[in-house]
Amino acid sequence: MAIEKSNVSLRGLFSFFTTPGMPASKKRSGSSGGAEFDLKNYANRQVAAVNRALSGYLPSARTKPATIHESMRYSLFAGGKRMRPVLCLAAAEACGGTAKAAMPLACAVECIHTYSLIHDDLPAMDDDDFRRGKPTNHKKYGEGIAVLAGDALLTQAFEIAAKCDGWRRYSHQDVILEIADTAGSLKLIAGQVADLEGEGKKTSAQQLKYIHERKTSALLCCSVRLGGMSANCTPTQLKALTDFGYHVGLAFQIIDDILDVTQTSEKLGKTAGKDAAVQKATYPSIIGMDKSRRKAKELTEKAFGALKTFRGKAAALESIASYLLDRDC
Ligand code: GRG
Repeated sequence: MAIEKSNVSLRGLFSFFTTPGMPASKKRSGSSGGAEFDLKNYANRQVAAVNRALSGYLPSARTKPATIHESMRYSLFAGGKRMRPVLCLAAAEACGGTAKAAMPLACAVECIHTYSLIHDDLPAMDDDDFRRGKPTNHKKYGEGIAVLAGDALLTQAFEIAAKCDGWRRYSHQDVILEIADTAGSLKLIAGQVADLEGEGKKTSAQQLKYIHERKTSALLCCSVRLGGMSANCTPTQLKALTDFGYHVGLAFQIIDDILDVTQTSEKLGKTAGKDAAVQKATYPSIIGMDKSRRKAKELTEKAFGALKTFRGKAAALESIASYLLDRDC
């Protein structure tokens, strides 16, 4: 599919992992023992593999009813960074697992993520016109189809997970519950509800943290946990991944809030300045820009700390966390 490939490469491959200022190999002290890690090469390889796998899991765009499959693929292959699936694969690797065993779960989390973006962009939610550098799903296909495309992607995630071969230490029930818990009314949905109900009201730093933990950190945390589970990780490793995902997730959202102020819509692939325009509470608006940057750095340091237990095997996770802190889109 020529369109899918070209859109993915535009943001997914070139923008994210080859951003100017990010050297191909970056040294950070931590679990990798200071060894150089070629993130650019690693990410390009993993993103390409994730895209191939995702395309294989989804019905073709011509499968009837074609509109829904075309619309699911439109958003899924619009050029997302694929951060969650790449984190899932990297977590599996840190636990001595394989990309083959982790890939279905990596694809499942990307389906959940894309569903949440489609629904979040709807007029009843954030009402956004652009996402991943293209018109949002409802702008292209109408609200009805966009709602259904989101529903179908959410369902697709569970189908992919249910079809997996299975793992020695974790049952299908463990994995399905992990995904359901994250996508359900206590996490992703809870974050969105708090976000909706907070509109136009004064939000405290504590409430904002509650929203970030659920809207953003939960799915990142789930991504690395699923990667670990696919590798039959030990309880200690699972705890370390949970800690890592939680802190990277919070740091990611703070940087996202900063970029909303400092970057252009073109660079971000979505409407920049939206948070201020709708007076949304963000870390920069509550604690200021400098403190927000410091907070994101602090959280990333905590994430690095969680990786110590992997003794040099978590170079990819460490490098991604480091990149996410320094990213400019
Ligand atoms: C269930 C409707 C619904 C919402 C749940 C996840 C969520 C809450 C809403 C999605 C919108 C949003 C702003 C989420 C916060 C996390 C975040 C910054 C997402 C953007 O992730 P990127 O930058 O996006 O990884 P790409 O497009 O690169 O995949």
